[in-house]
Amino acid sequence: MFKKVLIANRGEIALRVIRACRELSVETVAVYSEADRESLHVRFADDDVCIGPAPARHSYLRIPHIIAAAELTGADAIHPGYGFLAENAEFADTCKASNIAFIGPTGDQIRQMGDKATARRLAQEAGVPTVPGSKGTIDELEEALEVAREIQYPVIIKATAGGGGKGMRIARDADQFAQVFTLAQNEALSAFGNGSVYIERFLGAPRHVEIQVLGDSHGNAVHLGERDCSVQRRHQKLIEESPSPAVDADLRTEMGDAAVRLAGAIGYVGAGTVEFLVDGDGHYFMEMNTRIQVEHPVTEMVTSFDLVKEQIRIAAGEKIGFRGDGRRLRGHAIECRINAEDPERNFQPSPGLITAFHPPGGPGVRVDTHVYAAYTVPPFYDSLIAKLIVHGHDREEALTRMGHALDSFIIEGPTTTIPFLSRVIRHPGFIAGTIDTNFLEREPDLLRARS
Ligand code: MV4
Repeated sequence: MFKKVLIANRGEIALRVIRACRELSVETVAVYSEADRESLHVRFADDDVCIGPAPARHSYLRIPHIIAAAELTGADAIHPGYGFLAENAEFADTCKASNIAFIGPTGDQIRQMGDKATARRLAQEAGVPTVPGSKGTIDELEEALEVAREIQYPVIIKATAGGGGKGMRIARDADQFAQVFTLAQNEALSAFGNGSVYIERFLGAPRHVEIQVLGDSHGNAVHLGERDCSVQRRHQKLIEESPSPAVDADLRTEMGDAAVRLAGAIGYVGAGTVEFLVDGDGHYFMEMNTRIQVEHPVTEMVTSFDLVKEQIRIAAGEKIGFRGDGRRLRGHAIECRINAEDPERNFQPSPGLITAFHPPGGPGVRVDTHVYAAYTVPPFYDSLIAKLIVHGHDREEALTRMGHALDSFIIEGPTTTIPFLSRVIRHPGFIAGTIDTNFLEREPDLLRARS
């Protein structure tokens, strides 16, 4: 096991990683920007290093400073959390070259899944279903028109260097296609420095269902069931749950086995997530994320595994000591992401001083947060200030618990998304578990108070 882990991140996930290290008796190092000097991750870590001045937006991306901080403090591993450098292949390679373990997959595995057309091809080769589409990337308009005609409109043109909703364009018919295709290529080139695109049939009303996988350095791979993340706004997830109301035991086995085949095919090491679109009876590979995700706690609640501890053990060379076949999910878990944002003002960030803070508690209630009364939410970062996760015997109990937990969660100062989330979880469509990824666009009234 490692002696000392540096956490190359901030906010709630930095605290989450510190907690896992404590349980493993591993020392911790925090790095921080000047804007985060008063943050709890700095206070809770055994050691800390300032890696950047205010305004600090990019401090957590400074690879040389982070490597230097690890060397200075004697850290033998780095946990990247999510966001920032978590899916940066160069950073993973640099850690390795510096004799520091990167707690995550290899640089090559990050690269393979980061190139979305390559990921799609690897999924197909592993027998994972994909949406009908082009074989690889397509450069020529003539060829692209031919593929679009074959797979039938509407089609979606995706940048191979994109992902997470970035670099996508929909073409409704052949008349639009040439213009949209060229636009997609140009946008991809300017946004990612790589103009390559691929084409898929566009599914209009899918659910987003993702499988949690773990792979170790001894060739083992397992899955831990699914998370349903269909409640999204502009590719930001707002609510996640496990199990998915749209997945039965047979579909879970199919999707889980498919995800494990993909992980196995690339010798995947660490925690990963294989994202699917579920449409009617079909499920189709979308992307693989090579990091721990924001919504990992819902999987922890229904499996009782500590995913961050598993990540650290795997990076230290330990074997996965269990069969995670997803058949033993216990009860139901739901997570709400609480942001310092104003839903009535287009989710505009609302940073600033927190004047009162009282989190909910009781059986089956978990709050992952880095904020506290008298803390000032800086304006430089993501506006996630807390994750509220509840667990119940069944979905109904979890929903009831979530409702009361949201309504008793006191955060004063910044405007938060709590009242909005409270309306969403009480919406008949959400309660019925029948919504798709277009849900919030269809329900603009949810954005306003007293709807
Ligand atoms: C799609 C799609 C429909 N058809 N691909 C969005 C994020 C990126 N990972 C891929 N995305 C989509 N890919 C095909 N062939 C619809 C989306 C999509 C979406 C997917 C999941 C959750 C929310 C979404 C919102 C808009 C579009």
